[in-house]
Amino acid sequence: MTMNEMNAIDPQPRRVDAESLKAAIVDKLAYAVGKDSIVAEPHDWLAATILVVRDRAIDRWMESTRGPYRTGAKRVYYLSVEFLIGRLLRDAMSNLGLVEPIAEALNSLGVDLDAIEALEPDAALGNGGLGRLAACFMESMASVGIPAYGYGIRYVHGLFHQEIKDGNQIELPEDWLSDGNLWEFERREAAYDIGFGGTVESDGMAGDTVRQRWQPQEKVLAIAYDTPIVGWRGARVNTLRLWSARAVNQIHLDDFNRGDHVAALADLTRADTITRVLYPADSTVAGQELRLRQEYFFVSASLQDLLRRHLKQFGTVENLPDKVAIQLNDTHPSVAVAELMRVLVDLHDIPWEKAWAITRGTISYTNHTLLPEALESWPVGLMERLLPRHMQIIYEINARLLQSARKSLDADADLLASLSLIDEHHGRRVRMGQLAFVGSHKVNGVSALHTELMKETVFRDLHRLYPERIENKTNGIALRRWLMQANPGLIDLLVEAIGPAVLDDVDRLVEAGALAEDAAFQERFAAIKRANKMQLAEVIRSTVGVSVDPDAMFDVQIKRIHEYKRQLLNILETIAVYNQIRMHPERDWAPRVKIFAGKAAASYWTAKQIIRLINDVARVINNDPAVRGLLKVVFLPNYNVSLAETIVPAADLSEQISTAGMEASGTGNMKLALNGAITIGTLDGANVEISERVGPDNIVIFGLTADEVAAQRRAGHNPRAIIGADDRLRTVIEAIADGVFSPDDRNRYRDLVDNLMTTDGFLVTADFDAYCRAQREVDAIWREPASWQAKAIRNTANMAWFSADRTIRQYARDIWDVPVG
Ligand code: NBX
Ligand code: IMP
Repeated sequence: MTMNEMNAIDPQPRRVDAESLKAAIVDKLAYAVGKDSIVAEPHDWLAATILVVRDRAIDRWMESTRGPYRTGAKRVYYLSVEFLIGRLLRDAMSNLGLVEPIAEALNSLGVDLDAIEALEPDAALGNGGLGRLAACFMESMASVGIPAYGYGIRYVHGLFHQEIKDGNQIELPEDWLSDGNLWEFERREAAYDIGFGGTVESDGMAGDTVRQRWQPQEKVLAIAYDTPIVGWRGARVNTLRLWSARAVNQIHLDDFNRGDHVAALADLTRADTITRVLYPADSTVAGQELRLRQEYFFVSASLQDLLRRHLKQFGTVENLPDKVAIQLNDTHPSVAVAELMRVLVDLHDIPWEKAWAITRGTISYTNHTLLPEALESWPVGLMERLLPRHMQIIYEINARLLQSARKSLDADADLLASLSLIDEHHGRRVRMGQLAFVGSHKVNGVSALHTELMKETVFRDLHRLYPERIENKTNGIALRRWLMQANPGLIDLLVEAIGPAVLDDVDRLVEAGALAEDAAFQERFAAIKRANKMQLAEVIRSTVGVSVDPDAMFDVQIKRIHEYKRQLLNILETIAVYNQIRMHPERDWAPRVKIFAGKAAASYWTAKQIIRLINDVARVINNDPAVRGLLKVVFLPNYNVSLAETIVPAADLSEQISTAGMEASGTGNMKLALNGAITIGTLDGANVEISERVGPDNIVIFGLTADEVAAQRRAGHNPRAIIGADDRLRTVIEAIADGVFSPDDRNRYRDLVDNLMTTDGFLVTADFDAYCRAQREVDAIWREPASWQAKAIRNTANMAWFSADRTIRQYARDIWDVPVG
């Protein structure tokens, strides 16, 4: 008898009223945490509360997991090396409708919910946008009722903890698991062998293909850890399954007894290394073998796991595309194409053509960047050594790809070289984006502009060969986290103004647009923003010791520090304003606080210099009495999801100023606009669509377009000429070069300045003037509070389209072919 035929024996679902929750918390405190309420510390209360909420999630979790076994529904598997989940307690409570009763229960126990919530570690298993998108998608897939699994890596150390010392970024290890993780369940039954290295031997025929048998030289175990992901109203609870590596042999006792402790533990160390750290690179590929090991490790474990589940239920791999959709979140999991082919051909005896149809029918791929340095490729030699069978398969895929290109495009050698999965120009490398592309039935970009650029640039030739394959799926964000949880004051106001139906149907947000000019509504909207700014001001005071005026404009740029995101443009303009304030103290300056936060990859020297410059400029401006507090600059350390949740609701102005064509989408732009910040931005990524949705009067767009950027680059960008012709810009750059902001080391920014004057690869100087003018436009709007508030309200009212639920519905319909609720 299979479990399908058995009736599950279910526990009694847990009660959710405040009185029962109080009893449950006291119970957990004693029996699971082992603490007496008299001596319980805040972290003990947090543990008890998490366990109580977790129980209530589990009631829905088992039911949700069983569903597809009963109905035969298709499952979606989202493969990502990053899940930037942040804290989970508020998310789970909010989606289960438990915030109020839990707060009440804790209150009656003399415990403050907000205080203990802040103790939960922020799970930072990601670098930035791509990782946070994966987390938002997990929440949305549960909310719209898709049976979905997230598969990733359980890094012991997530993205580093950033400290700022003397203006410099210092990276400290992040340690989210040090006090245990109450959300996860270790699954001993889901443990798989993962092979590396070794040899390949032929092993008979499978149809017209020689079947090969890979004999790995090395094996490690992948162990699953499951975290429940609760959808809105708890209707569905999905699983985030993260893999941890463990040595097959934890210890070699003979070595140990001989006294060679290092050799005795060598396997343990090697396995442990695979899942120990997240690579802190967001746009350059860490070229290390370890990264490839991580990728193959989690891909192989995930495929084994999903195939086990599939075979248990259906007994055949032939219907895989009907029952399974695998989404590759960027190229990091793209070895899945070769791995699935290997499993089908070598282990299931499926002929090549059929295996290829199954693979392509099942897999699809999302591209998140066009930056050449971020396009992943692996040296052929490394692939051959680590994954010899996969390399053979990639050659075979490539041979067939080039064959069909010769036929249908009549391709010449240049075209073939450009299409090839093997890059012959940089010492023979496997292009993982190309591999993902050819192994997928759909390939998507993450904003309309980015998708068009994909067709014209990196995938131009593949797009010609397969013109139906590329589609756009503009990113979205989990509105529940980024509005309802992050900004409770605003959601309460919106519910009061337009009714509670908005909680279940976010499209109703547009109704708030009708109130944009309503003075009373404006006043309340502004009051909520001010309260959020007061909270942020307190965070600023307590973390960096700068006091800021909540009535000044909070001008916010929060994101990874990267040259293409152009924090440098922002700080140059800040210096220009500083100069102006000193030169014209009599003018009516609109007070501003420039708020920066973000991490730079540890190896990215220029980005770290930019952090240092921001901090140097902050010190000078904040301490100059001539500024009279009209301008403040703040760099908040250790940007993460939790800090974003504090900054986003408090922002007045959202800086989205990347060099056009370089930001694939952006999602911070969506979070800020949703919370009523006005965007100052270039026509890049999703800014284009935000502008279309909120209307051109409610956003400040400036600068070169993507086409103009390309044209300027072709024509030869000449920063020196631009600087020479602009006194203001020249003065700013000279001040930096002369050490005005680094009197202790006047040469500190010489390279940065040289680079700006000679190359300026991100066209900072080209957009400087337009940016300054746009900022003065912003000042003018700010001086008319009613006008500002109306625009802010229209931003909130028109952002619902950027809900990740909308994005997920589009993936479900156009890529995965799964129904949604
Ligand atoms: O993905 C980001 C893009 O830069 C954003 O524009 C976009 O909104 C977001 C979600 O689609 N990309 C990103 O975060 N990339 C990485 O983090 C990354 C990490 C490792 C790597 C390459 C890129 N090797
Ligand atoms: P997996 O899908 O095999 O990883 O099992 C995870 C969960 O799915 C189990 O704890 C059950 O809740 C559910 N499940 C597994 N097998 C069956 C089945 O045959 N029928 C119904 N539910 C199942």
